[in-house]
Amino acid sequence: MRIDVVSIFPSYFDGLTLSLLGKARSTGLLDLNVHDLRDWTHDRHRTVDDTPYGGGAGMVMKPEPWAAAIDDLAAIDASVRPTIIFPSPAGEVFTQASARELSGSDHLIFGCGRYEGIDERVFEYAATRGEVRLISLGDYVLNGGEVATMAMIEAIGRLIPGVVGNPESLVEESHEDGLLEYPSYTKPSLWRDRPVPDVLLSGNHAAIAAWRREQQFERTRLRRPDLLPGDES
Ligand code: 6GU
Repeated sequence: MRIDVVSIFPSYFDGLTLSLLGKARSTGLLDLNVHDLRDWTHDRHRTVDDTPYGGGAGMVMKPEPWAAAIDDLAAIDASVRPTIIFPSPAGEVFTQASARELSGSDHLIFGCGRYEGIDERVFEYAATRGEVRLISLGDYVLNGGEVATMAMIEAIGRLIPGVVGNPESLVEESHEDGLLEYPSYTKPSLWRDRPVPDVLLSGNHAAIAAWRREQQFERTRLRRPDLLPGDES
């Protein structure tokens, strides 16, 4: 998979050279390219923002550098129509299902907005170059799309076959089956007066599986009732 990220703070993404995603990049499973939006400006001050029409607080990102960036990045591989993601608190909410769907793409482009956002016409223009998605991490506000993009790249990247060494570790995680994951324990079996649940030491695999399933339902009911069928919230 090829991923291009456009940001005015490219160094945010230095962390993506670490750990599993860093390895995936060096082995070629993930071709991640981070770009500075200002490289698509032409004025001396490398201007990317301006005041909003209609008035209001803050600045809006100008359309021209974004259009030039999208044109160049979408043309890199003319054989695929890229998915162009703009992180936005006004977008659809990102879930494990979104991550799964996007992990099947050949080319993702992330456009990280800052300030009060990007000129609305950029989203329409981008739709002439790829499939546009506005995606939010959740119901809170970040200062820009960079942290959201990193979260999405990590969630998507680890689902690319071969990125996570043991594929079984992917199936038992929270959200893959619509439930929270069961609790985990390691040695010592008694630690600061706290024992590991007996069933996990029993060697009875059917009992262990049943207990873990029960724990999944119990935690989901307590912490995330909205995930269970019949919850209207
Ligand atoms: Cl994707 N962007 C910003 N700026 N804030 C957010 C968000 C995205 N998701 C949640 N809050």
